[in-house]
Amino acid sequence: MSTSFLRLATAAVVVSVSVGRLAAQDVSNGYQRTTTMIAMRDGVRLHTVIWRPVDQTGPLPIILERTPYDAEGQCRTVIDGAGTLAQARYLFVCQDLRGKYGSEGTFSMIRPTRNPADAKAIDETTDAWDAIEWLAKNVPNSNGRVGMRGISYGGWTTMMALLDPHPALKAASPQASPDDMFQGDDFFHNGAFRLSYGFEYVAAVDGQRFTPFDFDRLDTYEWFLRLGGLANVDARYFHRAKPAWTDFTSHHTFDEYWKARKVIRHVTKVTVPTLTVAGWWDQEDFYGPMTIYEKMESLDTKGLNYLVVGPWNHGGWARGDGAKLGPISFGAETSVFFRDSVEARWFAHWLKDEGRLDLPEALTFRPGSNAWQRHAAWPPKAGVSRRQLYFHPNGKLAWTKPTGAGVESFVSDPARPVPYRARPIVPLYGGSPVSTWPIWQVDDQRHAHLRPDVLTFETDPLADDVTLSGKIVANLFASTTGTDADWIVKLIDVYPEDHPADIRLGGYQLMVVGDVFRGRFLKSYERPAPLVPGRVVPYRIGLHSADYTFKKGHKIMVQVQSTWFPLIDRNPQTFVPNIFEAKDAAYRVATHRVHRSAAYPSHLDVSVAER
Ligand code: PG9
Repeated sequence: MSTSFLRLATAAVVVSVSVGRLAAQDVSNGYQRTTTMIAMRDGVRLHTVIWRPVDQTGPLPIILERTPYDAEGQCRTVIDGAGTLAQARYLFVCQDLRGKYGSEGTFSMIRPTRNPADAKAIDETTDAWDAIEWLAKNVPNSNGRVGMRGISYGGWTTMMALLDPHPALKAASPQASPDDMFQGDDFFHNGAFRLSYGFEYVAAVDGQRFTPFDFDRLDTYEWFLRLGGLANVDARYFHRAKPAWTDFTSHHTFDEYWKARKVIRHVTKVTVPTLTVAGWWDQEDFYGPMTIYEKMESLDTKGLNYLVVGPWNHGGWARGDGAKLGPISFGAETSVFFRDSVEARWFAHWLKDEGRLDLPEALTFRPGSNAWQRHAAWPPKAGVSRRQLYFHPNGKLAWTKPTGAGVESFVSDPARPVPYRARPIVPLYGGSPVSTWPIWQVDDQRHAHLRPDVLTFETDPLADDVTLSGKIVANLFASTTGTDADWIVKLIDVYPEDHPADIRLGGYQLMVVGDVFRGRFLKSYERPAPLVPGRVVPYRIGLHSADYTFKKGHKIMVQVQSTWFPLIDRNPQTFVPNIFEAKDAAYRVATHRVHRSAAYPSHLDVSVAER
């Protein structure tokens, strides 16, 4: 037993004496810290931090987070935060993953699930099990119940624990957990590579400690454009020393590498109460939590699976008051509400038998009308009807189907890609000025509006509120003169020019949902194929889901474009076997056509709430 653990045990019993002996940094906000190394089944030891209330009287449950971001700092944000969880008193435990910070072993980015036939294999599921086994048996004065929570990577490690949950694991809250890195979360969306995030995240995280990339210019749009072909990343910067990047370059289709990492493929049961949390404007992992919730719901025979979605960016529910995101106001402190009235109650109910759980199946905050909604199912099954918003001539968007012929075209030039936000696009991490990456999804889309390579369709000002509640799918009928193409569709709320509540929002174009699809994967994510130049094909692009009210007087807009740089890498527009190896000559100008005719009626398929 480590000396730090002994100190913990003593501290729990004779608080005043122990506190007197502890170093100043070991006591904070009414908690005292100790650390230990917990041995996993293969002997690798993981650095684990334990914070215990100095005034603990009786047994308390444990809340565990397993993280690649430094267990020390991670636990401090919880116990020092204003959140009610810390005030409510738990034994907070944070553990560094293998190969990170104080832990032994080797880090593996989104370590794949182990081969069940190999009794000696380890993965994040076995590490979570081993950690909980140790904690349940060795941490004095615990009530034997463990909860797990975490955001994003920490949400994913929580999900991995749920694949084979230790019996002491009594409640879990995977928050913004990725599910599928190829189809919808951090690294690729529908096969298109998330260049700026993939590059910057791997540079910073794929190593023992967080080391942000040192850009030599403020505007990463220009930096990535000058980078040229993606082979230059290893040649000039990573030198094959970033295993995750090397993997991206060789796993550019939805192969076993990605499938082994797709969480919901491995979820077979729901035995632990699970609270999935997501943010409508999560810039990293929105697909994940929604997909995880849906799969778990299909297996939930005991009513243990719950969903909360609010007007947040990535992890926004855990910080600040949640009354605003960027310039958009919600008229309520949504993050405070979540922390106090949802999360704290959730854990108190399952881990301390306190309080009644007053949670519906799915609780969503509906921006626009700015109110929490209680749903019996998500997406809602009752009180909604599927409707279609069609593209029309002269940039019109309407609920009626087009008649006759009609097509829009634009030239897409990979040498001049559409920036995904107004330049300069500053680095995601580190340096100065402070990154605004976390709020890019609420940027004003007027920076792209009226560009010659962005198509726009919009309704007349709405005569009444229109609420979309449920899934949104873009159906494009499109062709290209090239042999590969990306299609990006954004659904936008256009504020009226006269917006007295905040005159700076007059005419604001707020993206409600948006996503990209890489044409080579039209038929299969496993076997990409060239597009036939000039052939019109239907694309069904999932835009996830929304619970959103377009207010009376606002307009609904759709923008269609083919580049979104450097959020998404440039598609050469000429089919090449592997875009990570594309030569400069492969990047060619192409003309894209989006049809809006009776035969090819491009449209958005939405779920309109009846009241
Ligand atoms: N979005 C981050 C991430 C999670 C899992 C893998 C890679 C990246 C995060 O915020 O943790």
